[in-house]
Amino acid sequence: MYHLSLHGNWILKRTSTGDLYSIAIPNDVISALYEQQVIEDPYLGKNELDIQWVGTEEWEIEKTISLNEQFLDSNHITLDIETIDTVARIYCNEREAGYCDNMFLRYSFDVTKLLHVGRNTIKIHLYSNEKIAYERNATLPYPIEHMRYPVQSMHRNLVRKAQCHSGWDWGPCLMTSGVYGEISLNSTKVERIVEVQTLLQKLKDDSWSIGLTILIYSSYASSSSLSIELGYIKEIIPLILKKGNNSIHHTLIVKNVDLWWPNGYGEQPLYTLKVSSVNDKKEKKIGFRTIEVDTTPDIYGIGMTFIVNGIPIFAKGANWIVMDALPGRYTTERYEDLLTSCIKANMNMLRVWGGGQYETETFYNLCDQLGILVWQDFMFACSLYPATPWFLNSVKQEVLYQIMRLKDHPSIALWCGNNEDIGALTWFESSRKNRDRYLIDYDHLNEGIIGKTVKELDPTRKWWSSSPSAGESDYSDCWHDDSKGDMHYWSVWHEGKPFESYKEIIPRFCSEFGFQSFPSLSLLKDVITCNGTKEIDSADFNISSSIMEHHQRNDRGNTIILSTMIRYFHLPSTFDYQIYVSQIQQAFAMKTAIEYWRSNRPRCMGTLYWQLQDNWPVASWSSIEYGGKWKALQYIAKKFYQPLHITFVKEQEVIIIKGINDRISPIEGLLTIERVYYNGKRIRIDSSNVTIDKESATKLYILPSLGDSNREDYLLYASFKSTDGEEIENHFFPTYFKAMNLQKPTITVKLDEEDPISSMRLSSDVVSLYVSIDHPKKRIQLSDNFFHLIPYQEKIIEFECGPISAQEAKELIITNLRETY
Ligand code: BMA
Repeated sequence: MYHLSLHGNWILKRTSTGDLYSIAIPNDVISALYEQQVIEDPYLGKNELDIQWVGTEEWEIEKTISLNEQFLDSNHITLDIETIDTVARIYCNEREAGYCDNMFLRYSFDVTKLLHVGRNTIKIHLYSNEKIAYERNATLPYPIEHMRYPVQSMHRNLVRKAQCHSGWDWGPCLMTSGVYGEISLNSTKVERIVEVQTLLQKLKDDSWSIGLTILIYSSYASSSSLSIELGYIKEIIPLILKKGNNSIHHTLIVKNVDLWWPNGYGEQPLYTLKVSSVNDKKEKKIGFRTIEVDTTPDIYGIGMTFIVNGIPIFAKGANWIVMDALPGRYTTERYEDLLTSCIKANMNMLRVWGGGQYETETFYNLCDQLGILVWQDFMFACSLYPATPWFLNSVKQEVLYQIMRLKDHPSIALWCGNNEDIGALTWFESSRKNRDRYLIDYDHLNEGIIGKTVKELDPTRKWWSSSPSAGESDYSDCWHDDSKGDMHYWSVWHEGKPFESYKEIIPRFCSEFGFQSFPSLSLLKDVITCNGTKEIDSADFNISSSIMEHHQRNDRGNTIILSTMIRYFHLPSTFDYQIYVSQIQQAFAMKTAIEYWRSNRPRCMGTLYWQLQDNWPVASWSSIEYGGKWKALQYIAKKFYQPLHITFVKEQEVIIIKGINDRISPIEGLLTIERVYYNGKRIRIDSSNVTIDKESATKLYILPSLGDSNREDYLLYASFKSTDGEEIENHFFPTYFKAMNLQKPTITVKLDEEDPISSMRLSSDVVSLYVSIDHPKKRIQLSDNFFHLIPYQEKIIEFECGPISAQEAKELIITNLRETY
């Protein structure tokens, strides 16, 4: 077995002009051109518009390698390509080796006869995916529509490429191409272990059976042995191979394994499974857990509860889009950064959304290690799709490959057919007029290909036909009906309803709902000034400047942000404050929804807000901006997602304080309720010992009506201190922010050490709302931010990004709501 990685430098050619550049594979063409300063950074200014030509061109990448006799002494040499974007023809020494047209497939071409001793060239011709989409569209017998976006490339639904590359309502249109995963030559002299698959089943006596399927390619018939190891267990089985592909089955029984748990419920032990033959070996990490999705009908309709190892899990998390619009900019560190941000914010589930990509191994490995459950969509979104034989066949290969690749990850919790494609059946005039035809096409693809393959290959996980969906064979409206399945609740953002309307529904599981905000001023500065290369023009620092509008892809986005601001807040006096308040109102919207829905467990058993991150600098629904910096929402999510939480629920005129406990044991402690006047006065209403039941939302206290007078003068403050010393708090505002009689605070900041500084203490003379700490340049990460300070309370804030210097501490910008008007 010889393995030759083809990573590293390749020649990149623009075929129409013959211009030559270089590209370090894995990479994409746009990133390579940017690295060589052929184009400007597409994320800055409006550069994106100037480089649309790249996607309409054809590109060639070529590498020369030297091969020796030893490598070539084999009757089976393959060229293996993990991810290629997308339509491409491959040549070895100018002879065709293969053709690719699906970014979500792994390709393996037999190139044994195309190689020779000495110098060899491997060439990949990358066609224009954009042009191919147009060509395919021209041959369609009837229109197959897709959702349109402000900057976009048309007919993306006809090419199996990450759908959001063509533009989205938060994403740029960058129709790049390239080779992203591993690309290598593999020469098998004797045998090669191609794949190891497992099927884990819990047996009655708490032992587990591991059904193994091992795929081995052998150059000739032979007999030897195969060793299988897991922890202290080692089994040697006879191995009788025929020439070509072999599929070996074996079952291991293991006892006393430690169970894998989602974040917040326990540890994530992973076991290494080792399979070795005489000439090859493969390792894989597995985790033991059972997972079910309970959709039993109940008095409210049909619920949706993930049950892991017998424990019903309240799913807390967000939607994951692609990490970057340019695949060449993915790094392991960025995956780690984003996924640990999820853990810090007490999340236990992410939905890998269908308009992006099946994620990389790095992503799923981290989810396994961190305990993040993955709701896995198949990559179809907001579109109608063809049901022609070539398309169905390509999808069939894709689904087979992706399920086999991913199904051994304990993190994967469910397979879902697509994003919003049931809704798409009624979004376009053509499909409204002839819904039957499009519904049949939908069903062929979704149930006939994807669902059928899931059921055959992975009986251990739930098949969920679409998101949102009311359940199998139910095509009803899950944007407005909260009684069944998973819901996408967009009435607040897209339909302009007030935040209060989040409390008019109790979804069984809300897999999408969101509110937009602007990214931080420091990121916007980079975008507007093209990383400081352009003079600052104050006219650009205005929400309606053309550059700000370019970095907003939802038609009415900025209008909604601003009109909501004047609905609830005083209009902030400056651009900087508008940015800050946009983040606060977004966080407030999500807090309103999530606390209410969590307080209604078990009727609601999951909330995944839209969306975790951005793939370029943009105004969007994300809680983490491009580059990884937390917006207010991510900090506030850390609190509203904590496993033990208290919240205020207003029912008619009374206010109920509920304790939310996701843990599997009850907790006792002291609940204190106060009225805190904005001018600084604190009045205790009551204190009582309470018990918050396990896995519940428990009513702890009922406050009588507040009455109508002086509501603008105070907030309600509840704190809970458990007998173990765990402390949580929450605040309730009887009026909108703009009606509050907030006083101008004096905030005292004490730095805990001289230099460097790892923590600081803050206090305020009167109530200070949404106190934020930021640095104009450095990305700082804090233990808490956008918090409220009430008098006689000192907050200790730690620099989780590591200590900062005394000089940097001087530059910190501390903001609170009162100063914005
Ligand atoms: C949804 C998603 C995305 C979209 C978002 C915001 O429903 O599935 O397609 O970006 O809403 O409009």
